[in-house]
Amino acid sequence: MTETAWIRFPKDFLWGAATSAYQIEGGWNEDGRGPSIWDHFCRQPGRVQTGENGDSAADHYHRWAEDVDLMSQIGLKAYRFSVAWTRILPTGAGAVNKAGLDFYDRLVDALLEKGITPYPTLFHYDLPQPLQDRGGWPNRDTAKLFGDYAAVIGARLGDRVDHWITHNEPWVTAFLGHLTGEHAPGQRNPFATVAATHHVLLSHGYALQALRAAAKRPLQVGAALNLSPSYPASSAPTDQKAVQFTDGFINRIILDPLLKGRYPEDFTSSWVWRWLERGLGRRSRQLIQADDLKVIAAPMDFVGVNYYTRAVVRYLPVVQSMQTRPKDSEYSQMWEIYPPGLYDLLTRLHKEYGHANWLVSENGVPVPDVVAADGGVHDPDRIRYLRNHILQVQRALAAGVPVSGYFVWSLLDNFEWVYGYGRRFGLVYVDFATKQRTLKDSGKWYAQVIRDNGLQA
Ligand code: IFM
Repeated sequence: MTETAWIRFPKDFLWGAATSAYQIEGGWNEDGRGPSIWDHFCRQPGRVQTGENGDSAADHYHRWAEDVDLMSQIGLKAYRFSVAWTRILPTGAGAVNKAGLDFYDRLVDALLEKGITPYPTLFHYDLPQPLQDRGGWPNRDTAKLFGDYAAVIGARLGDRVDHWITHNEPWVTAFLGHLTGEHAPGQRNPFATVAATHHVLLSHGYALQALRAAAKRPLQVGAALNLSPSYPASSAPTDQKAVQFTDGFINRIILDPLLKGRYPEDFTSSWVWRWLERGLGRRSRQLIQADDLKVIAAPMDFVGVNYYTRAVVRYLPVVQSMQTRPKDSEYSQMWEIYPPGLYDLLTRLHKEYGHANWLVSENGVPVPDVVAADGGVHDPDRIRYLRNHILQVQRALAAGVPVSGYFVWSLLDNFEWVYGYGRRFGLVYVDFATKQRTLKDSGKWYAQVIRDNGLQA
């Protein structure tokens, strides 16, 4: 009889789950919270496919204690959540809202009491609307104000919270918010995109300094980046060119400044960049000012990798690269499912950037879950997705990549931005009418993985 081999993870491997404020909290106008760009965006007809918004979301703002109990039931070692800037500083700057700080204070204490390590993220897309009214991320002042916000939250929680994430997916903030317009603030402006990219990265550097200074003790600070390995659609040399372009456009544009202290040449030599620099120069405000890249590239303690899918691309003149949809592959409600991409990505990152601590800060899949007649939520497709990706993390570890943890996106079903509530990513099912929670089969399965610190191959 052959025995199935056990795949075990390193002793202190960090098994976690992640969420974000706007996607789960609700309580959008309670206890002094100010409006964010997502509150505004969702109210513009046609922006969110279903016309929904995060006003009440999963009602985590009121049910956080129940949610911490669920995390404890799953056995999570770490929980990644985001802090709503608008709860802390309702207009983005100036007056601090004590009730907002108290909310995260209580949450952190409850997590610590259950032995769950908090991983707060300072920014997950929900910019205070008053800052948007002053130009948003394309305005350099926003970067400075983000540093001030980090100092406020760092001073309040920095005595107990050891691990911090400055930004979630800076590329998404800059590109989906300012180039494709799919996300708030819904702009379609290449110049705003380039300026937003630089200022979001700069704000990461300011926040890193501010957190460390405010806590007055060593902290572990990183950022969570959406990264996607690219593959050619064919063996044509031009498709290889498309791969290079896509990799620069999605990955290196963020990775290089953070980890190498410079923007990739293929980006800075583009017409948009040069035109923007000239335009800004005329107004005597350089986009990249002295020392900016030093601030951006200050060493991080870990680098978060959010992985969902890969990009398979074909060369097209002018646009350089066009994403294709490989036949005979498997697809979720949103993307191609390609677990080996996570291994390829982690090994490539380690080889090229050599950081000593990589963390899979998000990985997960939307499934059209329903509550079955027996009261359970049976989601074998999610279990298969998570299992196959966790196995790729193990492969990367075996190949020598220092990966310290894995966070499932997401703990709870939540508001999936432009798709509204129509994409369920949670380990926990949320009935959005009653806000009732049900632990899915995947949540029970993940609990077992955590207990075993591994799984059977
Ligand atoms: O829901 C999002 C999350 O806000 C950021 N990363 C990707 C997830 C799935 O689309």
